[in-house]
Amino acid sequence: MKNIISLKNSLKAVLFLSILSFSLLSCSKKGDTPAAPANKVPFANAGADQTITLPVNTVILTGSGTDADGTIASYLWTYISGPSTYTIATPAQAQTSINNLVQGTYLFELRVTDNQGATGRIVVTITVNPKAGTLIFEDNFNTTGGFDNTKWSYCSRSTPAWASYLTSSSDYASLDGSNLVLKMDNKVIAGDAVPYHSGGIETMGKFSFLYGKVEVRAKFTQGTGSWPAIWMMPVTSTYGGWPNSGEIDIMEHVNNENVIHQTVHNGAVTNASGVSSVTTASSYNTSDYNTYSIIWTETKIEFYVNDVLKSTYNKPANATSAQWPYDKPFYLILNQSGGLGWPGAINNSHLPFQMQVDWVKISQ
Ligand SMILES: [Ca+2]
Ligand SMILES: [Ca+2]
Repeated sequence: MKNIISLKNSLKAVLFLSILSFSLLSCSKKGDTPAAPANKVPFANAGADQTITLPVNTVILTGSGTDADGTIASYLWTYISGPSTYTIATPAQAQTSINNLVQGTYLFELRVTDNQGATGRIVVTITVNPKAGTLIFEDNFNTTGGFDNTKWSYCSRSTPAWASYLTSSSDYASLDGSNLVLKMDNKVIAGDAVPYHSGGIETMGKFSFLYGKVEVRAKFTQGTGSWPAIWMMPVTSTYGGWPNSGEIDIMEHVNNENVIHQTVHNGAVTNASGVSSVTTASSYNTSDYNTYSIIWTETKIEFYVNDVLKSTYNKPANATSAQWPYDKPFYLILNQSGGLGWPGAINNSHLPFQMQVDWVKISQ
């Protein structure tokens, strides 16, 4: 709150009174009738700053005023700044409700006027937080053994680099009591002649969604050839084969980098080599868990690390599916991969690689 105006006014009043007293003394000597003392300005009080969370969209402002040498004749609440949507129910009363508030920060001013027309002002701040999302998917991975197969399936081994060593075994994807643990190593498995094995799970066929907030808390090891990822793919290839139907990479990490990458792929931004021009590298806490998230709406995808906005992909004006294939349901993938593609070859002395996922929350 700012009472600067009132303070300034009272300083002025003090100064004025001093000059007046001096003048009165001078006048007295001449035997004139003394003038009435100057009016003291009133003080306004608008109450404490307030914070609400939508869908609550109303606050009650209880104002008051004090006047040392008179009475408060009137009150007036006015809008100073903030979103343009609001209604001051009874602006001329000490107490008013403010209705129809929307997300943002508002300043409202209370002006009090005393019985001689002097005013005091004060500003109060009203913060309106966005509506808390409703959880539509959650897994805290707080049990031991296998993952919840009503929510997840193993990612199948296939030809893309990230999928080449996927292994549908609890040795590579299991729960340790508080995390999903996805591993990669070079153990020899009889009858499965690949040089590495790695773990990944996905919600394909069990959970998908269109628009919302995805948050994943995870930590992972670094190592030459390592490639852990938290990402999303479309359920159906409505707009054609990769990358035309889109991909949203919430977190990818390669090798021994001290940054993670957040990327969108689509037909317009991804080149023939599979490299996207819409990608951001951000530092992260390399020795601990971090929270990686996106907020996906009809018009943009925002990427966050530890709740700090790192980049935004906005739907361009007049976008076609080439720029914006993100209007169909997507599903979530968590995997520890490596050895091929982006990170390149593995240094076997750096194995095993591991990503631990503490929890996943998806809300709308
Ligand atoms: Ca007064
Ligand atoms: Ca957990």
